[in-house]
Amino acid sequence: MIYLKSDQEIEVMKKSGRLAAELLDMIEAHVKPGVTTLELNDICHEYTVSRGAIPAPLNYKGFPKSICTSVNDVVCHGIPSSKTRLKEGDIINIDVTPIVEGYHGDASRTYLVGNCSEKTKKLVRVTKECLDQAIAVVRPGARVGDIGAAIQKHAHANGYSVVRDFVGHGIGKNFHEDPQIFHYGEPGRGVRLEAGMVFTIEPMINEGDWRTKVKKDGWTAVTLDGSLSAQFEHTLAIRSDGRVEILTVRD
Ligand code: EYF
Ligand code: CO
Repeated sequence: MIYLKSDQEIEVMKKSGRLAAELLDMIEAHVKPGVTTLELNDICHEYTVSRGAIPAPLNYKGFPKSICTSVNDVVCHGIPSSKTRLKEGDIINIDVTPIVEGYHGDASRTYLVGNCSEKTKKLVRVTKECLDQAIAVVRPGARVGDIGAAIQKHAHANGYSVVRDFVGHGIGKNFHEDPQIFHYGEPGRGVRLEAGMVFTIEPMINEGDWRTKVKKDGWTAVTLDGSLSAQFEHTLAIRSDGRVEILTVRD
């Protein structure tokens, strides 16, 4: 069931979205060779609670940390650890979801760690472009398939694959709601977008094969072939007047 949000609810969701964007801006200065992903988790956790917000991932379905940190071939849901130390040339996706006044804001970015190869930089740039091109097709009356098709077209044109095992999602009082937002698909197919919908788009793009597997820890999803994977995510709302708003930005 899709819970449509009023403009007043969307105004509240702008607060959690803004905090998510602040977190991702703030943590950028800490993403350097030598830092551990647990240190990044602890900095984000403190920042979130210091603003009176709750980090949604912590204990969500048993997840043990406050953010997800996904390094290199980790597609998503990487668990922050004192054993994972970033090194020059790595990439890391940091995924944050603060809860403010009962509403979730979900966003992620992939950061370059020090100097990265041109090949790595291209994957990260194209993944961000996939998200931007998907956002550009969102409007009342468009279909979920239009979003997926935009992502797939740009990824494939650049020789990359689109992860199919994880999707964007409706969001609000719950972390994950309907509809599912597939990052692949056909134009004109799937759920019709309408005013009041609030959802994430969060494409995961691989240098190699699209297939993934979950590690023995039960959480960490990695590429099956060990290739590099990047991801960007925003939370979007469609207002009652049909305007599309990206909630996970600063003013
Ligand atoms: C039981 C989790 C549950 N799930 C999704 C729980 O949408 C997300 N980010 O944009 C998102 C973030 C987290 C998340 C953080 C923890 N979980 C993870 C992996 C498997 C699973 O199955
Ligand atoms: Co999400």
